Amino acid sequence: MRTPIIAGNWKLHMNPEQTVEFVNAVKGKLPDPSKVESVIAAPAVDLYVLKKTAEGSNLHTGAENAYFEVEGAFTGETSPKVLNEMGIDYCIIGHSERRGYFHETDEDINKKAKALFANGVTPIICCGESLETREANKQEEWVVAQIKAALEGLSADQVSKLVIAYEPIWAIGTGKTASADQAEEMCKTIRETVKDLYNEETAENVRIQYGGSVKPANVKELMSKPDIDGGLVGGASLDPESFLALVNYQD
Ligand code: G2H
Repeated sequence: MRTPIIAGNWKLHMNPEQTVEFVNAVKGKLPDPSKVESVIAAPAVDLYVLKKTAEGSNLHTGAENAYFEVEGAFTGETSPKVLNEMGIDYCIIGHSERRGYFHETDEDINKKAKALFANGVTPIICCGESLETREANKQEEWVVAQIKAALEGLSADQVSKLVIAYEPIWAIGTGKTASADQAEEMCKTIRETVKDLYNEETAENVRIQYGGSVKPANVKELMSKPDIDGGLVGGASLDPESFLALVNYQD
């Protein structure tokens, strides 16, 4: 059985003081991680206090990006090795905002996935199509190609452990959620792709999140779908009460 995973993606929001306040507000009210895993992925500048404040609680931590090199003359980048040394559990890679604004390619994302695994950090790999691609009814081939490229060269064991987040770009921050059926359809396709590339066991193990305007009002319906194992949540993860409502969706 896959453990559901709800991850906040703070994007470019929150400073260290706000991070401490947030974690103190949610600590102690989070579900048992064997029932639902709660994760906050924060900007790099907040990670140290995020981890320190979360220590001893049920909150798992994540970065929003990392580089594929661990050290060297790469001004402005974040090292997967240092994330591991800090005890950061997850790292989001390939978010559509990084692909779009920062020109990240499928190849970069694949290199980052490998670097994260080599350094003991679990990747949350994002994929998803634009409105234009969906309107052309090419969303499946688009997402399948993204998944194949991102997973290239990873072992079945690694893929069993990672998280894939399906985020249709047209539903991000727009208030437009993909319907639970549309989200399920693509998450199922992603699982079938993993089965084709690896095997049934790997496909059964990999956790697949839906992301794009997930909020307390729609989380239950999304989570009721058989191939949706979690949510990657932007806007609705910034407020402690809203985050708690999301991670405690089973109550
Ligand atoms: C999609 C999501 C978080 P939001 O980017 O990854 O953001 O929930 O604000 O649509």
